[in-house]
Amino acid sequence: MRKLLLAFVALALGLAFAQVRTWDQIKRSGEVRIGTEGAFPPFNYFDEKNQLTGFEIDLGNALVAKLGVKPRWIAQAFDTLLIQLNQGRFDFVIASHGITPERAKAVDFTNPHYCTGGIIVSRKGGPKTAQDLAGKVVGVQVGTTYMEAAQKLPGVKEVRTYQKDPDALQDLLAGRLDAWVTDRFVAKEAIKERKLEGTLQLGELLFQEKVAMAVAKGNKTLLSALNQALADLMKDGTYAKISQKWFGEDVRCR
Ligand code: LYS
Repeated sequence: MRKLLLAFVALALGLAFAQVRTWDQIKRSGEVRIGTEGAFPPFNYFDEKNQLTGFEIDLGNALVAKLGVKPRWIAQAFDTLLIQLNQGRFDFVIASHGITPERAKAVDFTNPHYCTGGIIVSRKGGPKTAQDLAGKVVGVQVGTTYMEAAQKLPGVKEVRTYQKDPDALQDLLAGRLDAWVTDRFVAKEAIKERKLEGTLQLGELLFQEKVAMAVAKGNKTLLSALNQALADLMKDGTYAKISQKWFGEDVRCR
């Protein structure tokens, strides 16, 4: 019993402290663990062959190649990523997190790796502006900046939350939602990919945001290694190439 208890305490301490690693420790191990979601096309998602892919996967791979280590990708539910990051489950997270004051209290953000905004999506003839959303049912992914924005809109009848962003799209198509608030590139891609040009429409941009990678609070050495590698990729043309491939445009912040 006593042994079991000791083992448990060791395990708990291990989980609590052991794994937040400095850049030096990561470099020595030769492998960096990257947390992402895998359900946010075209940024990070599993393709038809069940391979993790997307803009952020290409960018993450290019970053760690620049840093001279190997990536180990770990996909987890979006609303658990920053908590697991601080517990040392991953070394950094690249999962389209908008920089918000609240998140910045819990983790440290790199320089932004793209700029974007939250947009209203509805069926043709449906709500297009923040005002139109009064009295409407709006779907958003839980724990996102879209949820925060939707909850602040005056007069909205109900903000319905979903574990994954594509689940909200499903409900919009099924007529259970009046509108979906998501990333503008995600919305564009979903409409194109699923050939929904005749069914859905894009409305107003509700807010803009800077999106960045995150490291555990206080992990300064890893933060500066990532910032340096990102700056290098932005300078040497790699970033532009990856961005063109996924969006047909350069999505860096200007
Ligand atoms: N950019 C949004 C946010 O910061 C969405 C993140 C990804 C959601 N799958 O909350």
